[in-house]
Amino acid sequence: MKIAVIGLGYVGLPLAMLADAKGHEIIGFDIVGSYIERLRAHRTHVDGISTEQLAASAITFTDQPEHLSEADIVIICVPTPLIEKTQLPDLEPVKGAVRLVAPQLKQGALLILESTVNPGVCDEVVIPLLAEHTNKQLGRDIELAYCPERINPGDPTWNVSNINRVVGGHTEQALQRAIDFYTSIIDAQIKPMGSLKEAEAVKVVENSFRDINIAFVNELAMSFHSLGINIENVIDGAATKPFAFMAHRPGCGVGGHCIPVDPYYLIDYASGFGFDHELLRMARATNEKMPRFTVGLLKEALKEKGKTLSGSTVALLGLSYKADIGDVRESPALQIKELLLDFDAHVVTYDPYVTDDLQAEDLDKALQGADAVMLATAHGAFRQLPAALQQHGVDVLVDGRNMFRSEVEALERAGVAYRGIGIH
Ligand code: SAJ
Repeated sequence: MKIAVIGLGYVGLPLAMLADAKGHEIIGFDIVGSYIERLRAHRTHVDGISTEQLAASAITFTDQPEHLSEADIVIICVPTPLIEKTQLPDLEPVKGAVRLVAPQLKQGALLILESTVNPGVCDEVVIPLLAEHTNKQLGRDIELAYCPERINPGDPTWNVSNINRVVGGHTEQALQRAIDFYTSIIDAQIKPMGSLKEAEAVKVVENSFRDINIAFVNELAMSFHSLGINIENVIDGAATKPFAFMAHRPGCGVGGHCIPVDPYYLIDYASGFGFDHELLRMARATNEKMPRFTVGLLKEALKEKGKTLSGSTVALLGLSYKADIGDVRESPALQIKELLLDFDAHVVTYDPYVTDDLQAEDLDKALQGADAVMLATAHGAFRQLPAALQQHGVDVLVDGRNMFRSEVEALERAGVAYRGIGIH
């Protein structure tokens, strides 16, 4: 079939590439013309997609909305961020995409939304916009389905071709057509849901589940820090239970554009109906406390060496929110940096995955003259940090991802004041 994918980021581009590889005729659309030019030159910022792969694809890249009128299926994969300085969902990218696509939808076209939204967005935002921007009758001339994206950036095992999906349809026919399409490109379960709202709710629930579980171990980490119990060892112990336990790990914070964002979609939507998601709010509050807690550990460790944060030089290692990728959205490392600066520390940052000319160009340069290291991301590239600390005589390490939990004794024998999250 002729498929148009709207929004060619880390969700849309892999989807377009997969559908192309499976024999569909693909139109790749993005509103950023310069990005379309780069894609035509087989270049992209999306991790995991090579120039060779792009050159081998038959995707037609365009920023001309008229080209969408040829598509049998149009899939919207645009971001749904939070509105700056609030925790409210910003649906403008989705609304903009629907307004742009609606007049182009040909007779019989199916529109699928993949962006993460709160339950009710299809019914209360998308459908009214369609009615406003096309004379075609939804359910008769055009159809609507919702299939939440489930990308896990940097995951070597799970990707768009093998992750199970759930689908909701405005009508039975929309549901079936969407299931047929995803079944044609994905080798995994495609589960029909009872409505658009149910499918929207699945995504927000699965990510809120993760946020709550991370908050649980983060709270335990703060408590066990005072109790002198090693939370990582306790989680390892609990994880020997073959059922009814799912290990999550404490850390200096929860970043990314999914986990810290999606719960607010549900909190905000439900509050409109008079329901207060206290548990979701508490989980968010706990996870948002972790950067400050982690900086507190650095103050404690520096004090052991007779130093204070103000006036100390801190090498902040890792800016991205997750190991071995370069995405800094909602990254706790950025909050930690701000806190360190507020305490008048001199901060030198280094992240091999983040191109930022304000930072040190390599690990050695970052450690030179540092009084302490604050590790905020467990990049594999930091594996040799203990040796580098010795080399540069840095004797304070706060390990925000418990990356060196099995080397604490060796580090302390070498005279390093070490703090992890709930392990020391
Ligand atoms: N984190 C912890 N402790 C944990 C797990 C994660 O502190 O036990 C932190 C990470 O350091 C990171 C943040 O939480 O800062 C988010 O981590 P993540 O592994 O959930 O990474 P994401 O944001 O890439 O989450 C994606 C999500 N995928 C989609 O939303 C489509 C999420 O649903 C997946 O559960 C997650 O991948 C995954 O399973 O890895």
